[in-house]
Amino acid sequence: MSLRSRGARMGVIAAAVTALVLAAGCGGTTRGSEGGGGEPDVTTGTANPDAPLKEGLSVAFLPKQINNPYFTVADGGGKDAVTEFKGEYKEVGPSEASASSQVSYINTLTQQQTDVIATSANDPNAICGALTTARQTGAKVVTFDSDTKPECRDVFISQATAEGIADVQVEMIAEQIGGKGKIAVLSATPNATNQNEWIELMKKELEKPEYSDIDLVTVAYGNDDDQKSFQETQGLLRSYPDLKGIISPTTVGLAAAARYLSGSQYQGKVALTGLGTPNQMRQFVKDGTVEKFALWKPADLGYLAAYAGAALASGQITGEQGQTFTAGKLGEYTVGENGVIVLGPPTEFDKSNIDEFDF
Ligand code: RAM
Repeated sequence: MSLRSRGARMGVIAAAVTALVLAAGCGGTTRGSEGGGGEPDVTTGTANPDAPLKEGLSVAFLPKQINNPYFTVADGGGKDAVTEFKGEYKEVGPSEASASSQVSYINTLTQQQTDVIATSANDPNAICGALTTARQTGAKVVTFDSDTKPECRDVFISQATAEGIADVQVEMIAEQIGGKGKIAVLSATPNATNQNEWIELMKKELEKPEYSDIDLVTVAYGNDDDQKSFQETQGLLRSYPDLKGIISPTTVGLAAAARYLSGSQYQGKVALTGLGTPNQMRQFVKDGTVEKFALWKPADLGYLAAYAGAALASGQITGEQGQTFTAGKLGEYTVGENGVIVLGPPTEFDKSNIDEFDF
């Protein structure tokens, strides 16, 4: 169990959860704000980088959806970290990545007095009220993979810079279609913070003169659902028979689109790239459906999220820019602007290196 005083938290939690129900749908407080709304301040004083990591912290991972291999690996990295710092790990979450499907899980975690909630947000706003209540009652909130609005969490663990992720995908598709032709994006859910940020940045990147012959014709949404992503791919090719390439910045979408293409007349003719896990994509790289795609190490992302949560809960950091902490085997990290901590650059996978990876 946590070292935090449980008794003191109980009353606050009951009041705060009630307040949440009354204020359902409202935004959260701003960390370090004047507290104009009369809500308790969720800032936790000054950081002490030398504070020891607490043992016994309860750490819960709440992914966008639980049946997605990407999150199984990411959360598994979180579990490894929690085991290292002798905490209690658990994973909870919805089976569908819809906007508000995470709210009830957060409320339960709050009632259970969870010390650290690490979550990948399906929507930047929908879980803000619930997360703010969790923080007001003493939990530390780490977003990873897909952020909420910054004021709704303590820190965000970004897999790489959003620009880096967008640019590598544009570069890969441009290379694969010879710099010319119609392309489409097959995304996850329409509300996902990470997907939408990357798509906007890809559009911006495509405005560069070197990409002037590439035309992004549409964005389709497979909702991080395998079947829907498969059908959306089929739909894209029906609507745009002269499509030259597809970018799918989601592991679910990329694998489903590859499966569709590999069994169709478009295999090897329509380029496909994006973000995928090597284990899901291996066969499609080997059969020539996909030349190259990218990703970071999801296990490291979860591992870093867990250590950031422990550093927050132990008072080593409060989430302010410039603070540093050590994330076990990954070494030292610094909190950047807006409480963002960047894991590192993404890796590109193709025939030459895919067998070196097993995740
Ligand atoms: C899917 C999810 C996740 C994203 C990866 C690349 O698993 O949409 O949020 O980061 O793909």
